Amino acid sequence: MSQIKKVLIANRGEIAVRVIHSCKELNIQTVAVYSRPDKYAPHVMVADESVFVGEAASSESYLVIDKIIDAARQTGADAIHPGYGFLSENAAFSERCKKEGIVFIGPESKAIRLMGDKTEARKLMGAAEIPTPPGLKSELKDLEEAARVADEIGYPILIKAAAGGGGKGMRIVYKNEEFKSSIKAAKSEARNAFGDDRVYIEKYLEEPRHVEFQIMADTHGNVVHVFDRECSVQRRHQKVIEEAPCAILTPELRQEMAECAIKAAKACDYVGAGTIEFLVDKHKNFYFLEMNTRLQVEHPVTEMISGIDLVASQILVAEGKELPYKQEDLTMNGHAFECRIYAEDPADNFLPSTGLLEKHRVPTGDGIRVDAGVEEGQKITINYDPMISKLTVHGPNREIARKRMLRALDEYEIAGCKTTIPFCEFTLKHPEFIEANYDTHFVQNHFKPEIMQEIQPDKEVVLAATLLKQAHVPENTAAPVTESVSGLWWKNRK
Ligand code: MV4
Repeated sequence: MSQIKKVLIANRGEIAVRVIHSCKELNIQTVAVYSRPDKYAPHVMVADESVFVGEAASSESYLVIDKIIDAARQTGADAIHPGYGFLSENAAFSERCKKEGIVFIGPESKAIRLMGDKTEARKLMGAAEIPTPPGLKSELKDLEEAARVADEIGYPILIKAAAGGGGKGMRIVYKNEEFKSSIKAAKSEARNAFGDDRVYIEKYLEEPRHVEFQIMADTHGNVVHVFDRECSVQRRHQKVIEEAPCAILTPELRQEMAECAIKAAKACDYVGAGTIEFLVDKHKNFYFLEMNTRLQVEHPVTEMISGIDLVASQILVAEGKELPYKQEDLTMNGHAFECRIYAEDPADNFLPSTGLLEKHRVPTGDGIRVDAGVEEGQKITINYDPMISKLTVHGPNREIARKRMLRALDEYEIAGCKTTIPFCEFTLKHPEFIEANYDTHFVQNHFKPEIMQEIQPDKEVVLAATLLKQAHVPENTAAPVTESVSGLWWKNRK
């Protein structure tokens, strides 16, 4: 395969900007696509060229395969990076790119389709001897089968959509009498969300932690893992804080899970960047949950602990080159956290908080990364995901990274809409989170909206405070530093 010269990014926001950054560093030309309200969005500003693809609704712009392909032809792009969301896990889109002679920077349609069907994925992983939650590996046929399986593996049982993922079409069942109505509800939700009402059942694991492994695979049969992330802090199946590495994995458990992740990738002839999701129970048993066949939102924490540019790696692999690193070249360095800063009101059930971004001043300093796809003066609308930015920090260990994140969150100034910053502060200061003693029910178990009323300032207060700070510049009275500071300064500090 030949060198990629021009990449069209079939996405918007921070991920489009992120992909463009790596393209530029690889001397690859970039093409942005944009909807009407995104005409002056950051991803358009940083790209070499841009093409208008339609109206605000994604279904009329970013999701229209014909328009994206046309934009690539018009500009002579020889590859398309789908980012995440939108067309990134659309097997038909991957296939169409191939047919048009455009490189899809992602896996083959076969792997996307296979992993998109959760029963097929379970079957494959079972055959590869990767642990999966007990239950059915094909579609649930009828109530009798449900009762029989439940007798075998015990309650509670989770009904899941075969075409699912992300929590849609799920129902927990505690006793046999609930099956009938729960199956009906799950099927109806799955039909609406995916146009596919097939469901299957699994043992419902209580209080699990969500731990995932980043893998990278090339077309020469090389598969490596780039360590793990924990993503248990989520609400309504939306992650809010992620960290790498997972704080509770022993080296032995990490090794065992990583081997399973690599086996999973090999089992579907995977090529590119992928993520193997596991649930880990309180006895540290782990179970394969699903495989995501895309670059993930939370990839920056992995980049920060590994030093690997995952987007550049995706591009090299798409060009048919060998991965430029082997497993033994990869090491974990320190600890990273990511906070997703959403325009949402944590005091009001995380309701999207749209409006004009009047102020956006980001934290700075060593070990701090901000992936933002919006800038000051821009409107946050309900057309797209209400994520303002991702704040990722790195430190030599978990505790220093945690403190650095709190400092960065404190420094972050946003006015014009409510944000998840106070929620992130609450979580990072929580004793159980500090001890890494948390699971996927953390928000449900520890968070009450009332806590936010005390913390969240009004936007007028934020603006006033900013103006005051700008007016009052204190004199520098600090004594000059004379002693050299040890690189291990944190050792004597709690
Ligand atoms: C589960 C589970 C417990 N037991 N499966 C949620 C989204 C979808 N990807 C699968 N999910 C779950 N599957 C069994 N057998 C609990 C969840 C789950 C969850 C998983 C990861 C992160 C957050 C979650 C929140 C609620 C439920």
